[in-house]
Amino acid sequence: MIYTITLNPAIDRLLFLDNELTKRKTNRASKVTYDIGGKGTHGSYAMTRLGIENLALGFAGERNFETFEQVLKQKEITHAFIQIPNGMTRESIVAIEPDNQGSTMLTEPSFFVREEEKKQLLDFLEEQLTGKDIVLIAGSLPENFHMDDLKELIQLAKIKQAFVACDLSGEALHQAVQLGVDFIKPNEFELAELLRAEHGSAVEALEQLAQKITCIVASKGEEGSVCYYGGKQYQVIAPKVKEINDTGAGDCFVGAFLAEFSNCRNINEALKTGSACAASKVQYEDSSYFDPKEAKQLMKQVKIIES
Ligand code: TA6
Repeated sequence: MIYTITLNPAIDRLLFLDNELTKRKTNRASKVTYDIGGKGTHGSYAMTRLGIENLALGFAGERNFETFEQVLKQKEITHAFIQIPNGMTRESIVAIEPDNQGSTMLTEPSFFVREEEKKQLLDFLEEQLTGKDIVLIAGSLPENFHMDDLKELIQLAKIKQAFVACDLSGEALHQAVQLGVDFIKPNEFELAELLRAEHGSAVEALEQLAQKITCIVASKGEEGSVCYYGGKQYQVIAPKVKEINDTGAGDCFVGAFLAEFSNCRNINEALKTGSACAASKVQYEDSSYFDPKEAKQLMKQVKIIES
């Protein structure tokens, strides 16, 4: 089983603007749609689309839980979110400019997580997790969920000998690296920062980091990504596609990569699947949809240079 944990999910409200986003001006939208938000839920969506059984976990606000659950149902995501009493799941507003000029995201503050709900999540994992499972912890942390709480969550997953994947940033990413997990997806700036925290030359620093993390995928946006796994480096060149909205592309990559990796443990196939699904995703206007059949074709265009 793959469990995705979204500690701070969102409901994405996508505003399709008539013109380029301009400050100090009324920016009018001609269309508004909603999508699931939060990086772990996007991972679950990708796994579901690829037919890989998974369960979306995390916290969600009680006050708009029905709306949140409606979007999950539309995306056919199986979930067991823990409701935060009197909490609201935040909205991420994604302003999308016409003619592929890009998108801008504004995200609301999160709900406040009490100790009771933190314990509920840990108890569930204590009960359910096995060494055959993959756990993806992805996205930002909500208010009152501290580094110690993240440490306890990661340590529990490690004790259960699950494969622990973390799509985290900032201090949370550093915490995951310090604890040693199986998968991280820093962007190239975050990777450079992680390497600076190691000692010696760039190669030595990478070797030290690779000793703590089984699989590192450094995303380079539309250029693709570079992966360090099993003592080898894999340069992944993404297919060239027409970008409509890149929101959620990284999350789609992670979900599709883990879906394939859980199936075959073949790094080449997993990287190709992640890259092709992300390439399919950016061609669509919402923040999660991609076409698995189209991705299958796009896989033929993914180039991987092993060294
Ligand atoms: O990566 C896309 C996305 O998951 C959006 O759906 C939006 O909800 C945002 O990122 C949430 O990111 P955060 O890092 O705050 O969890």
